[in-house]
Amino acid sequence: MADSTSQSQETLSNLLHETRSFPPPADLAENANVKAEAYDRAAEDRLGFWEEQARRLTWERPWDTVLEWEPPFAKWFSGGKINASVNCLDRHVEAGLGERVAYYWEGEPGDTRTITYAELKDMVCQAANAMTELGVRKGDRVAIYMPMIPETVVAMLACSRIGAVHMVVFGGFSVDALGQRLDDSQAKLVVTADGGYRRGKPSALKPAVDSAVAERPFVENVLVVRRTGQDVEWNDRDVWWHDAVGSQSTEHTPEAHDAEDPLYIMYTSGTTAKPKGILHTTGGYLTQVAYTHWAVFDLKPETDVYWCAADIGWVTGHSYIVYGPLANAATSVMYEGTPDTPHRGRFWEIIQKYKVTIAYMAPTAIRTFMKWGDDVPAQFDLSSLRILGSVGEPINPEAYVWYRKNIGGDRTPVVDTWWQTETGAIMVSPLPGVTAGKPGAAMRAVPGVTADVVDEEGKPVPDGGGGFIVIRDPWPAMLRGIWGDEQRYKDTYWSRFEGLYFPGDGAKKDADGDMWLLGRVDDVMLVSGHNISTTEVESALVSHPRVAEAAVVGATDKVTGQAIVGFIILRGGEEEVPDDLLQELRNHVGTSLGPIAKPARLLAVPELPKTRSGKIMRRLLRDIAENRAVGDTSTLTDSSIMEVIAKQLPSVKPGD
Ligand code: 6R9
Repeated sequence: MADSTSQSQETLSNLLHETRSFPPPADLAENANVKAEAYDRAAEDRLGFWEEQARRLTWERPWDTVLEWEPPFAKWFSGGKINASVNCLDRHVEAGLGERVAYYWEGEPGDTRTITYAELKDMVCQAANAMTELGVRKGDRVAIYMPMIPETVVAMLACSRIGAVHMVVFGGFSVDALGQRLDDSQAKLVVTADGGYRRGKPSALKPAVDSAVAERPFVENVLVVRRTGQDVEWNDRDVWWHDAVGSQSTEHTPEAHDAEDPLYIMYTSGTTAKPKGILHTTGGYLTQVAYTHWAVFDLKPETDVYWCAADIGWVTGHSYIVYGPLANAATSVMYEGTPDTPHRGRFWEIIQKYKVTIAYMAPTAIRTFMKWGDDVPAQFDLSSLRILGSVGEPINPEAYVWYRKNIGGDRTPVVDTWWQTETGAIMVSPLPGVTAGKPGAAMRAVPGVTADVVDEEGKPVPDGGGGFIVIRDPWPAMLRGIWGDEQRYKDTYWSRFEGLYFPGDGAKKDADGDMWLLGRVDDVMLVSGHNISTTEVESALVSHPRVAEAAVVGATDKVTGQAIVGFIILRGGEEEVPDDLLQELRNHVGTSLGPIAKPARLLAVPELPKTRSGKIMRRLLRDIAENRAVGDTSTLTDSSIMEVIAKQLPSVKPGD
């Protein structure tokens, strides 16, 4: 991980200058759930602050100790007993909110389901009873390989209810990726569906499970939801969801679990080969996801309709489709399919239909919508929206401003939320009623979290400097380790800087001390002795009207160490960059960031290789830029992309 950082003593250059800023609307500021005083209060008594947030939940038994910290191992709320599914369901029903809608679910073909808190609780109790009957016990791992349907949430909550550890694998992953995760977690049950709808047609899931499970006798049962009605091959260990779950009682007495009992494992691939099983536990995780969902989105559960457009197979779906919103008794929208089915206005149609007030999505989606044109969202009534969120990557200023203007009617704050699978919950983000947001900046650590930007030696950089983001103190939703690999946990996150958590991202502080996240340090380029972030060069490229999307990598170069190679999607979809445009784009980057950041080569491509969360896999693009065989593509949303891009190679244009 530290390879590219140790190449140079230089810290990350601070190239981009962005001066726009958007103060919160007055009424939002006045009625905000969280006001400026929260920062001071949390700073004065961080542990007391988190205790106060933990009290927003219902505990079967209060904790004895807020935090036990034996670096790098944390225990939050030790002695406390809590059940996550009770906090997400039972307590709301008991409080008289049973009729409140938990999810407005929208299937891709247009079928819909409205599920109240009372109904969801019944479904979860049935599933908990079914899993118990299938022999699943507390501590057992359950794999969930599903489309975006309500049963996915039900399966997760049923696990949390009985204390089984869920491990959701993104439905787009290959058999190999699924198999590797089954091996590592030794899941005894797999929950899947015949298929789900994507791009207007049924997309099978069960065949991948069949192949993965065939060689893995430790998987005792496969529980199959019927979603598409596709033909499925049936094996001895397969059980239909509607038989096994549908026949159960809707009563289930939950057990109170220890605050530190495992809740789930979520695999994250990072840049190396073997995915890391990130382990999250119960009490601290739930405390921070519930608090941040309420604070960062200023959630008013009685009136808001909240929509997180992420996939449940991504940590964002876990924390901000399932646990955060449900713990807060929010009403959410959940959408099964793709944004362009059956037309490119599908997202805006959903917002109009359900009068969504808070929407949360990834910059990659926002850039795609920009590419499709302003006239698409303009056809829909988006006036219900009051807050917009972004997650997954740095949001470039162009995309931020487009989002605010074309989706938010120039009225809604945009919260750029920085966090990771490992952090479990939002760590750095504006607060919509407090912060004057700057396009492209995640701004400040949320109350109760202590983030900083440090140099190579771990010393804080002054305002205006660049370096690495670190977290100084343990936080409630932090990962508790890597499943089965304690040493790797220490090495990956706690060895770079003494006593500090190292997320692996570059960052800078601006003149006001606000934070700008610059992507993975493994992606940072070293050009003629300067560390340059891919994010800034990409932002500069997409600020040119001809460029819809850009991915930049450093390719080995005899003269400069690394040369900047840009892969760009042109707005007109052209497959070559004409010479005059190439020059123009290089100059455009030179003007925005300085001559050092001018790309040496630019290559027009029809698509970019992305993960489920829309992150560009620069490692694969580096392979292409350095004429190597392309590495592991098993976690791409679409693995054929690399062939398409490789075919474009002849159009590589050398720079001057
Ligand atoms: C939630 C999630 C984590 C990595 C993280 C960083 C990047 C996420 C970001 C952001 C800049 C933001 N990232 N949000 N970079 N600004 N607002 O994305 O988790 O899939 O584990 O990825 O994503 O590089 O380290 P995960």
